[in-house]
Amino acid sequence: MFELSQKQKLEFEENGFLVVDKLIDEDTVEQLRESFDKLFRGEFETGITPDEVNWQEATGDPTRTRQICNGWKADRTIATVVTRADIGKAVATLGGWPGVRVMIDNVIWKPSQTRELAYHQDNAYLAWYTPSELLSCWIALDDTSREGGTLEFVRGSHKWHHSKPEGEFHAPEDYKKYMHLAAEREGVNPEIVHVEVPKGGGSFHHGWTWHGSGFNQSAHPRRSLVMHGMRSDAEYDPAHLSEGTGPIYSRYKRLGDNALDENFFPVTWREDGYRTPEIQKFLLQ
Ligand SMILES: O=C(O)CCC(=O)C(=O)O
Repeated sequence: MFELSQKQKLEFEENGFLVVDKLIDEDTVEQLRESFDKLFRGEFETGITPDEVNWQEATGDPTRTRQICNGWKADRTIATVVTRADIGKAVATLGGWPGVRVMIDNVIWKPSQTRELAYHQDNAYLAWYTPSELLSCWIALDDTSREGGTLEFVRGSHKWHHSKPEGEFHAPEDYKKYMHLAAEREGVNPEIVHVEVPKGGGSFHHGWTWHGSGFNQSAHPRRSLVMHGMRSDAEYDPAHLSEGTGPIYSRYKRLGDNALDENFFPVTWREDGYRTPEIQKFLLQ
């Protein structure tokens, strides 16, 4: 069980991120690594294809970082971690939210000698729901290092102006370009912090914090699982469904209302004790 301290909450508010040494145990790391192998081979345990499959063994560009979004729908080991109530509670607490839903997960695998992921602000892609806020828990499945292309944050950048989505996310020419332009507009010299943690550790970040990751120059893979949480009381915003990642996730919009259906955006923790009951049924099938 992960629990936040008061000091960690203050650190998060100040920096826009929080680095932690331990989120999951060694057995879970091993199980998740096996699930990563299966997902990128196209083996989907539940029969459901994840929402975004950007890399597969037979067809994926070997120079690129591999990514799948919403692996939890395909794989129950991934789902068990992504829907953990203690992680949901930590995300809600850091956001000052009444509760948390899973907005999306990221299954990320950056093998040795593979390419960067561009710096961005997550919230810039989320106008399709309101309040369009995200707060994320990034979990490392390998010991991480600067030379191994670990996640990087710009300290305090959650307080910068909000930028629009720009450029390529996968393998861009200059992965820091848009962050540097934003820093210039802000009139600050960005202070970059690399998340260097043992496997099983990780970080939390605010939806407006600038972050990205560099080339993996090490001899080792860098795998991570990310739970991106939205507020439990968020709803679709019908005026902006086609913006950012809306074209993918507005597919789950119901005909008659703007509610986010819990079957696709499950509530993993809420302050009144509620948790989407179908989660347990799904995990035990
Ligand atoms: O793991 C990475 O390199 C990038 C992750 C990311 O963009 C995120 O967690 O929001």
